[in-house]
Amino acid sequence: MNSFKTFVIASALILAVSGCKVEKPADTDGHDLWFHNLEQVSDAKPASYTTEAIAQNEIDRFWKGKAAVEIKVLDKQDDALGRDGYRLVFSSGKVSVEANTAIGTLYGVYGLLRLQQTDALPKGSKTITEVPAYEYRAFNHWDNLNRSVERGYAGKSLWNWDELPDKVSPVYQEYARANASVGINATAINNVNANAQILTPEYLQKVKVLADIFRPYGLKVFLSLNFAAPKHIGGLDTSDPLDPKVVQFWKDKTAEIYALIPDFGGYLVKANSEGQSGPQDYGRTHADGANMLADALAPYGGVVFWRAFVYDAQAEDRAMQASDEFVPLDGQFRDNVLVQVKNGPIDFQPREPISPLFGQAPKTNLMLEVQITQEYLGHSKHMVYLHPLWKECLDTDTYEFGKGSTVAAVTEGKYRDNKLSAISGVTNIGDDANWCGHQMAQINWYAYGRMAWNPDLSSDEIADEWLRQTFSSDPKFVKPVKDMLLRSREVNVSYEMPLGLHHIMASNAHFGPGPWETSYRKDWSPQFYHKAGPDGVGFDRTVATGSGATAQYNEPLASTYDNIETCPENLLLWFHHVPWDYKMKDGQTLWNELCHTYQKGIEAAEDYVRIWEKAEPYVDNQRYQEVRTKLIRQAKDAMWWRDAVILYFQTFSNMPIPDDCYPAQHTLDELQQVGVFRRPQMPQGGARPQGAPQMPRQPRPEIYDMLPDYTLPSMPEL
Ligand code: GCV
Repeated sequence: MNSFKTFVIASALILAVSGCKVEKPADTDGHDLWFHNLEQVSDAKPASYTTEAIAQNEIDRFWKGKAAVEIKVLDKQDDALGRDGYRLVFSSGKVSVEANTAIGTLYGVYGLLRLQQTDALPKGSKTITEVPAYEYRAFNHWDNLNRSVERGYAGKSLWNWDELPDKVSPVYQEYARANASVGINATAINNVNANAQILTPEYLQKVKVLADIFRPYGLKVFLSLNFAAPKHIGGLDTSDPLDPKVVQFWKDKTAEIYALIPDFGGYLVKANSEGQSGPQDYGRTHADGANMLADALAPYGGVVFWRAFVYDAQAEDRAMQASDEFVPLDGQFRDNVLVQVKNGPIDFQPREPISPLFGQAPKTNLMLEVQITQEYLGHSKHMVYLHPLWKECLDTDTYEFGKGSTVAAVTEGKYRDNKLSAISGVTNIGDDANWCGHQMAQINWYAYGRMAWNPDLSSDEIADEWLRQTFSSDPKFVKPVKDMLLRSREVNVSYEMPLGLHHIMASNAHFGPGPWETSYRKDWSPQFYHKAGPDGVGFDRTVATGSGATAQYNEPLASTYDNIETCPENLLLWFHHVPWDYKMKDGQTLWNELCHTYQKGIEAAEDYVRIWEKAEPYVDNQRYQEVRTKLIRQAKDAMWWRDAVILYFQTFSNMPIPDDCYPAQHTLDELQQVGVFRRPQMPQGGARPQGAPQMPRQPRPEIYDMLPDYTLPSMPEL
């Protein structure tokens, strides 16, 4: 009998003997997100499709308290609340939801319902004031017009372009409501690798329909634009940002958009990055390009999110390029431009140091970009709660304006006169019934919104809120499952890329290990990043002997990272090339430390299965089974990562896997044959060789059936 069956029978027996019965919740596909436990007390319909009516209707349907709720847009503006903030005033027999604007009251209503759902309503009189930290709390969809989603693992794009503008899916409104409930107020609906078609009159009519649906929920639409649109759809022979014809094209296009969508948010731009066109094609700078668009948007109050994700194949160290290109432009961007910077200097790896640019551009409106979709963290196959990763970045001190100038403080605009501020997250949403592919990945959507509203919230607080609203408030469920979520990012780092290793995943799909892989672009090759050889492993970014990237940080970060003795061990191989027999702080060799860290990651992933099995009585069967199946696969993938990386590195270290670690279940040779989509081996160099095939960016769905099978040593019967 397997352990699962044993457990179910044992639980039933225990419950029968103790006489206490936990009622099994009804099955759900998870589509109702964190509204799951919101009990409907009336089926009232909103009087109209306005923010005011929606706010009242949410209270009519879901408020269970005895106190009457009054929703009030203040006659006299309260500067402390700004545009989106709200106040909940609890007094005897009454709760007043107050704000300067209708959208502020809607946020207040969702805040009130959240307190109800998490058993956190104050007992006596009390005033709670909530003001968001960032003005723009944005989503970035990497959704293509053919409904594929770049790095999306939850089905197709939500936006059904073929059916729009005539047919409107109810999902659009559900999406807007979910976003408003956590404070997300901006959404760039198309991929940053943008198709200029989105700007044609035909598509703008479709976009208008979405914008009309989102508006009452306070959600502004942004469009990612293709910088070469003047050539692609404007009939011009150039897209040079200083050419008057191009300037006029963007002015006209912007006017056309605002005529349809008066509250349009603005443009998101990926320029001169990964083959996208940009101002540098014409010898102009990022500032020239961004400012030209900013000028077109300024009369309407629109803004530009201009991405700093740039790198080119020839550079010695990709991690340095955003700073190399953007620091010289500091002070040159218009007031309505925000430069959007990924949390780390490479690309959403399980752990990176912060991007040094956060500490180097004091006169630029910088905004943080995080990734909610788990491109490098196991896709929607693995349970990883990402808030600890984002929070680590937000809380890191850049020291730019002295101690305490954390990434949060810098991006919130605490040191700027211009208070424009924003944050963005690349979504993990698709048309899967449960929106995110993995039931537990919904927490990352929720957490992103809560963090964008309040970066001071802890990972623990957010996980607690989400679990109670989405599953159960029973402490016997919340405590163990929350602990598991809180550990999950560190566990993912341990079994994928510990001690500062990065970019050693299988190329293209970015799922599974590929430390042996090379690409025709050196900066897409895992070997370029780990540099494993007989002398050791890791990327030397020190000033004396390496790329000098450590010098891009302010002191004391620069010298802390530069010195192998003081560099945090969780970033050791990011900054240093380290001999295999190097003595770590706990006295082990680097090799043994690596083996033991992978081992801990595997054991923790195996533990998830046991913890989840204990949570079974509190979870409906459908979600329980879905999550359990994925957790088993995750533990097997952890072993796959370990085998692949350690066996490959062993060819250089020639050191044994310690006896207290699991033995490998597959040989290196077998693992190198694994069918995760692999690029053909090509000569190293800067550009795609002539005739080399253009590889599809999406993993083929069947790759998941081709993974190596594993037995979990602590649960051999699974
Ligand atoms: C949208 C990484 C991803 C790309 C993505 C790019 C970006 O390179 O692999 O799919 O493209 O980041 O952020 O622009």
